[in-house]
Amino acid sequence: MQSKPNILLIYTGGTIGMIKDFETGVLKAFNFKKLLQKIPELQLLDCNIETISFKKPIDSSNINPEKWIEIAEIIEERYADFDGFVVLHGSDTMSYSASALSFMLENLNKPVVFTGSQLPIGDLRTDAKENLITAIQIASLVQKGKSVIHEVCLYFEYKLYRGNRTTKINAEHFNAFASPNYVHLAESGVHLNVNSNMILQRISTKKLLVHKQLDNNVVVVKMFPGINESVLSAIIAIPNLKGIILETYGSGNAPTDDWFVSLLKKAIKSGLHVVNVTQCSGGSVNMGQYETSSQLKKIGVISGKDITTEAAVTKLMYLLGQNVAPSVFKTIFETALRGEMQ
Ligand code: ASN
Repeated sequence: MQSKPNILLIYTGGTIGMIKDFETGVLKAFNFKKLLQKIPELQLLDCNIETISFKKPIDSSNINPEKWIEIAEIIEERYADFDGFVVLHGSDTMSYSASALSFMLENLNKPVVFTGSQLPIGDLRTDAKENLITAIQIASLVQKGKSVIHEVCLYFEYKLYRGNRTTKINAEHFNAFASPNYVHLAESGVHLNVNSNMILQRISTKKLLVHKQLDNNVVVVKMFPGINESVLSAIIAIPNLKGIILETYGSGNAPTDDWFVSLLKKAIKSGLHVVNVTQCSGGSVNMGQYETSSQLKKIGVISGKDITTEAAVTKLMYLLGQNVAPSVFKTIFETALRGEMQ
């Protein structure tokens, strides 16, 4: 008889484990042990669950690269002992964290499923139980002795997504996430249906590599009509700045004003990496399709193609941390490393 899968539940914080401060009415993170007592159903699952918690659980607005490293190290240290990992995380920045972890964990051969909830687990109408229970079931899926999913995913409101393809779209609805440019990997209904041809295929039997160098000397600039030269030049002049994610219009378009193009051209010449992502929620950058993007292509702007801003920022931090040579940086950024772009 096959033994039950071992799942490690990593609690970082988020609404799922919060309670209302009775004096102020504000939601605050609370003790993980109490959280588990709220879900006796966990005992019924067909897997062994062990838990580990951040010393001080956080609202995910307080997540940062150091805490991503903490999550990565928990997985690294216990990688051999567990068949799957479920990360309980606040929904606000969950897409950033899932994206970051996807780059940090190279040669991943086991599932890492991020989940959380919109209402605390103690709330009568909570969405936390379904999200948590199904996320654990997904992390436990095994076929012929091997895990079915081996990538960093995000499970929320009946759908499993590739983590680095997601974005938080709603602060009110239980259906809080979307993956606009990549179909979901699985759907939970009466049955748990896995979209087998959309999941990352097992890439290698190589050892897990955990990358812990992330360089956050980056900035996101969202284009808007009226952005002016002094604003953009001040941003470009930020000391130590190494990369800009430029959120452009439509399929990667931006003004053709001389000051704009020459500022970017000078910045790129001096070694700054400029990545073009669209501020549309779906679709792809295609520099050269319009006159308003062909200049960007000419001066060496990197195409983010159909990447999300969340994945673009974390990919930039990851590649900068890897000290990728300037001559190949653009080519590597434009290559799908973890299924994050087409
Ligand atoms: N503020 C919370 C967080 O991201 C929101 C949530 O989890 N639904 O930690």
